[in-house]
Amino acid sequence: MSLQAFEPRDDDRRPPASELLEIVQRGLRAKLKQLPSWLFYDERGSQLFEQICEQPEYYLTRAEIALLDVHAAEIADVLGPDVRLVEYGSGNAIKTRLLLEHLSSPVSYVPVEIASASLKASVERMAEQFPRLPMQPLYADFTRPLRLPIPPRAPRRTIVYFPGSTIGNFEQRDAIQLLRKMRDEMGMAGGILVGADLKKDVALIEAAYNDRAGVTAEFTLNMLARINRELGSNFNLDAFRHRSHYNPLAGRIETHIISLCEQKVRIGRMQASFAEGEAMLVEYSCKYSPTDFAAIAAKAGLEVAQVWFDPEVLFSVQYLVRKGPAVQA
Ligand code: AVJ
Repeated sequence: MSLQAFEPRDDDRRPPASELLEIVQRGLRAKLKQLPSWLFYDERGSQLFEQICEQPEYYLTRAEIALLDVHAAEIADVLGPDVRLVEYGSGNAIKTRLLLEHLSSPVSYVPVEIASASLKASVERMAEQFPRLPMQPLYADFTRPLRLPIPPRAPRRTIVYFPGSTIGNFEQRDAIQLLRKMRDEMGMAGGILVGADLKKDVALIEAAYNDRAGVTAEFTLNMLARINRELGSNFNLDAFRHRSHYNPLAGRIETHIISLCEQKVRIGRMQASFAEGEAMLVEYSCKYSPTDFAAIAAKAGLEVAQVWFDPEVLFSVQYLVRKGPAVQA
């Protein structure tokens, strides 16, 4: 079997507890308090995210799967034979399977993931479904430069696959930087396949981040529970609440954790003071029109070769390639 020995390479690890402490303290010392959204995804947070995907209001996952149901064969056609598929993150078994099923003689599958348990689980699952496909899991933080493993044979092109609208978590400037990094990693003949949620009716977007069952609120507050667990801090989860609003000027959902009263919280040796009503930023989920996305792609030296939509036109999958040389005027 082509499963390479599962030896996590420790190129770029997520921070150990001491760095976690520093990151949290820095975020809470700032005038506008802020914590990074990747802090959501401990084991409990990843479970809760999967539950979010099943909520009736959260259309993103269903729309992207519907898109692939309709268009995966055509996407695979556009990518061509002998592709090396590098996936940023690895928690997308259904989507990746829909794509891989249609690819013609793929060279290898390279999931890039920092949560070693998820990486291992997804490789095992994929190896079962695609027993002849070489798997080259890379244990790394995909926001950092990657050293891709040497492929088992020469690929015709390297495709960086970034589904799920995870790019929406990055501010425009950071999204452009990340696309630039993908462009470096895909090489000259490569391409990027990225899922991007579309701008649409604001009520529909806001409902997706404020499900009636309260799963998203629990997901958001789990960040505080995680900090309590891992750093021994004393956030009282009943004294904070989740708030997600669409900011139409910025074109994004902004999720905050709101302090319900004046209170102090201990994080290591530090004490953070919260005013009543004070908001701490924990996530952006940026929404793009096709024109918006073409503009950030261009700023990263890329052009949109093709875009696909789901039947309800809620979500897009964008195929980006290197921008041709500027034509002289
Ligand atoms: C996994 C980043 C795509 O922003 O829609 C879902 C995360 N946050 N509900 C998103 C999330 C709240 C999700 N992404």
